[in-house]
Amino acid sequence: MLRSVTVNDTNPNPNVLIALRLARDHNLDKEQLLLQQLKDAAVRKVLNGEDFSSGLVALYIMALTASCSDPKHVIADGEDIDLIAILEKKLAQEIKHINETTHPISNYYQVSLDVLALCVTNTSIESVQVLIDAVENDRFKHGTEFSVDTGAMAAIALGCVRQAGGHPNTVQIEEALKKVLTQILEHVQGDGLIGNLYSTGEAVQALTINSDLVPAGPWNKNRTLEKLLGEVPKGSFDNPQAAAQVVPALVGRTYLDVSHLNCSTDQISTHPLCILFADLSHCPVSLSVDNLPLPEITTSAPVTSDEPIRVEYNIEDGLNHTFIDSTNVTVQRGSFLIKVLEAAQEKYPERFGFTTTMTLWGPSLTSVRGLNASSAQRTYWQLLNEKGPLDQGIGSYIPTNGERIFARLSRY
Ligand code: B12
Repeated sequence: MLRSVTVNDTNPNPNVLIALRLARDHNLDKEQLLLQQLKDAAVRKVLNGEDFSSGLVALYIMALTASCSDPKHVIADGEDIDLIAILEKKLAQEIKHINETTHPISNYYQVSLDVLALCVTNTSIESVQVLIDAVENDRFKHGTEFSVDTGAMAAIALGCVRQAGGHPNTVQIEEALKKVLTQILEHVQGDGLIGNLYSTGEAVQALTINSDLVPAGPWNKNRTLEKLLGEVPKGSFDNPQAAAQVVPALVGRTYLDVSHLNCSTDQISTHPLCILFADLSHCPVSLSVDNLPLPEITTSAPVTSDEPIRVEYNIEDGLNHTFIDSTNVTVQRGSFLIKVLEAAQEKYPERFGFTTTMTLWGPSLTSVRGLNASSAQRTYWQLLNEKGPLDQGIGSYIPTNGERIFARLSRY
C-alpha cells in the first residue's frame, strides 16, 4: 500500500489511506502525501464536475476522518468544499433512483458506504430504510450471485447506526442485520474464507461489529484470520486495493474506528499496551507513531518466465448475440490476463480490439470489438474460465497453460 502512494498521483486511493490509518505501524510522510492528494482530487473533482460516485465520496470522507481532517471543510487551491453536504445530496439521488427503478445509480455496496460515512461522522441519516428494504428484498447481488462484499458493507453500516443508538427503527435494523449476517455465514467455506479471498476481510468486520447478533457456533474467526494471513506471502493481496480491504480485519479493527483516531498524538510514543498485545483492540486507538520506513523497492513487476503458455481466448456478446469469436494466443508464463487480450488484439485488431478504464482495483474491461458495457443498461464484460466467473480482473488474474478464458457481455 505504501509503495502505491507516489508523487503526482491524480487518482489517489482513499481505501489505502483508511487502511494505513487503521494499521498499527505508520509511515506518516506517505500518509500526509496521500491525504493531500485526496484533498486536491476532491476539490478538483467537485469543481470540474468529474466522475465522483456516492461511494467514492463516502470513502474520501472516511479517509479524511481517519486523518483527523474535517470533511466539511476540504481546503485545496483556495477552495473550501463540504463533502458531507455533497454526500447527503448524492445519497438522496441514489434513493430517488431506487424508488424509481429499484436499483441505485451506483450499487448497494456504495449506498452502504454512504450510510456508513454519514454514521461515522455523526451526521443524522434519514435513509437507513433503504438498506433495510434492500436486505428484505434480497437486492445484494454481484452479477447474479449474492454479494458477500455488499452484504458485509451493509451490515457494517447498519451496525454503526445501531450502535449509535436513538434510531426509531431499531427492531427493523436488528431484523435486517440478522438476515444479512445469516446470508454472510452461509458463505463461510471450509478453509475459513467468507465468499472469496476479497470479500473475507470486510465480512470479518461485519461479523465482529455485530457479534452479539451472530449465532454461536458456525464461524471460527481464528481459522478465517489464519487463512487470510497465510495468503499474504503468496501475493494474494499484492493489489493495494485488495490489501486495503483486508488490513483492518487483520489488525483487529473495523471501519467504525475511523472516527476514534486522535492524530495529535502522532509521532509521540509507543504505548506499552500496543507493544505487549499484537491485537490492536488492547491498544489505545489514539496512538500512532512514525515507525514504518519504506525499504528501497526491488521490483513490483510480475514474475514471468520466458517459457510460453497457450491460452484460448473467447469473446461473446451474451445479450444480443451479435458475435462470438475465439483465438489461441501465446504469452509468457506468469503474465496477467491483460497480456492475453493484448496478444489477441495484436493478431486481429478489428475482431479482438478492446478498451479499459482505470479503477481503484486496476484496469476494468469496458469494451470488446467496439461493444461497450453500460452502467445505465446494467451490462458488463464478465470474465470467466471453464469453472465459472474469475475472482480477479484483467490486471491481476494470471492464466495457466491451456486455460480457456471467456469475456462475455452480461447483465447484472
Ligand atoms: C459492484 C461491483 C461490481 C459491478 C460494478 C458496476 C456497478 N455499477 O455496480 C459489476 C457487477 C459490473 C462488477 C464486475 C466485476 N467485478 Co466486481 N465488485 C463490485 C463491488 C461489490 C463494489 C464495487 C464498488 O462500487 N466499490 C466502491 C467504489 C467507490 O469504488 P470504485 O473502484 O470506483 O468502483 C468501481 C470499480 O470497483 C469497478 N469494479 C467493480 N468490480 C470490479 C472488478 C475489477 C477487477 C475491476 C478492475 C473493477 C471493478 O466498478 C465500480 C463501480 O464503477 C466490489 C466489492 C469490493 N469489495 O470492492 C466487487 C469486486 C471489486 N469485483 C470483483 C470482480 C472479480 C469483478 C469481475 C472481474 C467479475 C467477473 N468475473 O467478471 C467483474 C469485472 C470485469 C471487468 N469488466 O473488468 C472483485 C475484485 C477482486 C480482485 N482481487 O480483483 C470484488 C472485490 C468482489 C469479490 N470479492 O470478488 N463488479
